[in-house]
Amino acid sequence: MRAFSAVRQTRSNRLLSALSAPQRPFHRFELTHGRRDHSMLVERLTKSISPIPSAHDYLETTMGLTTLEPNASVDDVLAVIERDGGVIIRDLLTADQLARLKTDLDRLLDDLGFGVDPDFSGVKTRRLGSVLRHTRHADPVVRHPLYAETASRILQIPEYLWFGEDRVEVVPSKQIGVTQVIQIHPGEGDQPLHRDDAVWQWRHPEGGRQARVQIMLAVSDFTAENGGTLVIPGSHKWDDERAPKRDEAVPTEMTAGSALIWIGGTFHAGGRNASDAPRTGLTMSWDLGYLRQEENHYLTMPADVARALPEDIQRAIGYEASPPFMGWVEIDGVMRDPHVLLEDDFDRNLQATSGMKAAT
Ligand SMILES: O=C(O)CCC(=O)C(=O)O
Ligand SMILES: [Fe+2]
Repeated sequence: MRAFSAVRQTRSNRLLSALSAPQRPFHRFELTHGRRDHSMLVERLTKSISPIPSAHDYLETTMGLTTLEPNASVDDVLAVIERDGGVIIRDLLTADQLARLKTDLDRLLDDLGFGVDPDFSGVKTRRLGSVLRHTRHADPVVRHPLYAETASRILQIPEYLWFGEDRVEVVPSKQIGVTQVIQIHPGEGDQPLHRDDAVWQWRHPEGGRQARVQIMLAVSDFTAENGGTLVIPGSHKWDDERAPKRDEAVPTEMTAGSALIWIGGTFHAGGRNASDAPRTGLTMSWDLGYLRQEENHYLTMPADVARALPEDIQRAIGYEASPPFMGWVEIDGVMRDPHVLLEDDFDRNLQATSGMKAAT
């Protein structure tokens, strides 16, 4: 908090919030008794921003997942996400944008082996991380207004904090949390249904706000047969006592170039690929900007510097994953514990999932 301690703001001079968010889409935000209303964010959005669109506004509603046209508004996207926890946008990318992206991804995936994790990430699945390092043709996905603006509306909700006797509004930033190409090959089974905000061990509904807005772009067609992402519509409203069941999940069926947008609290999973061709998706997330270490040790102590530090300090500054999956780095197609970046040799049959054990 050092950087803020010298800043004195009044409510009329909202420098902090102006600094923290280039776009300020919160003019409809309402305070309850001078404090943020901690009810589910999306419930508030629905009340204050737009009613749920009527069924005829949609291109298609099948088996619980709704598909919107690419010219839908951000309000439409928000309303369906509020109701279902996720929404499909048809033709999010143009055919040209998709072709350029696919050319790059095909080349990168060719060099990659399968995963090593029979429990979650798969053993007939290729996973490539650091996508924004490898291709510029994924930029239109994270920047797409129906994705980026939806994410801002869900994530960049202000908090009200005291700095001395001044109460200031602070709008968090959003950051890209995960980028991964996931290519599920024939013979891969269903992944366990899970919530991706489990990386922070987020609680529901006590978490009080959404931490993640995620996207899965179909790079190839997604079908029920080839492992189109399984989603349990409405599960973002469940508490943490309710277990997800396979028969509650519906497959995401969408043509290449279309995308599923969903929030961190929605149960979902990669599906079994019973077809004879791989299913390729690009997933990325916009996450709450403050879910990170306060000081950015990775920039001041990148791997070549950190290598010289004692191991306990290496791990303490962040070269260690937190179970179940927080902070991995992709090496050779496997989500590894970041400490392996500092090791000369490491066990290539291990991925960063340690620390998960069944509750009794
Ligand atoms: O591949 C998919 O469809 C979803 C994968 C997924 O949810 C994950 O790996 O966290
Ligand atoms: Fe997931």
